[in-house]
Amino acid sequence: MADYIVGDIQGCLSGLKALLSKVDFNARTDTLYAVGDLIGRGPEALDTLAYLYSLGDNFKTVLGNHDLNLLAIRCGARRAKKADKLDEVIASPDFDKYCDWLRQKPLAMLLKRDILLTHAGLYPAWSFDKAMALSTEISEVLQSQQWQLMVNSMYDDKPNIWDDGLSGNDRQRFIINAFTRMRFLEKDARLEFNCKTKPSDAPKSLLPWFNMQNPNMTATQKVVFGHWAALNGETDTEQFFALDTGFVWGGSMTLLCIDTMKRLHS
Ligand SMILES: [Mn+2]
Repeated sequence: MADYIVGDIQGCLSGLKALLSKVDFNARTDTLYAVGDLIGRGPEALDTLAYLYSLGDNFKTVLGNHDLNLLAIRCGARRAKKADKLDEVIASPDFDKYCDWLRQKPLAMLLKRDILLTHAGLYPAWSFDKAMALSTEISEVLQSQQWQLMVNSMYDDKPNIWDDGLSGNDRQRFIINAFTRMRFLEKDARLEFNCKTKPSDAPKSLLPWFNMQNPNMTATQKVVFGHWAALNGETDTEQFFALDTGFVWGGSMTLLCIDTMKRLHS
């Protein structure tokens, strides 16, 4: 009965299986959580989805930008790119089944009351409660008949700063971008989408989101996220756990044991 969180899998089922065998993962009694980007760029997208789907309630995930990309392809908002390696999924008779399954997944999840799980992180103006409420807002649309309308309008970089008064597609787009694409912020908390380096290589005007003071977070709260392979697991703080260690780019895959908050690498 152990709980684990795995970093970005990105269609690398063999890497995931090797990591799970190291902890003798029991698919009936243990639970696997994921930070999203289950597929995208890696060689075994269809097998990865089939395996994770087969785990039933013993697998839980938040959505990443690559998972949303699959939904965008499904509703014609985006064309599949060769580099995403999703052709096999798109041609599969189970394409709709996996899209419907992904649509049930949230953008944020709260574990053990003080661990927030999201793909890219927590926007510094948001408390855990606010993040969960905003995630629910998006899930309600994603699970409704209106989901294709939202996905069709989600690809843009604006608005890039949060305002409680945002509404409609602008509001949805900001929430989705913050939860799935965020890395750096300008000093005034504007999202900056172009820089993907490690923090030490970034322009001085940019701050990693986790280095911007969040007045709503308490000392015991922790955020677990993926998405940013260039961090290579390092945030230099015990409150923010970066789990994307770039397996799909030749790095390792990281598994975090929730009971001990200790990491294991493939
Ligand atoms: Mn990502």
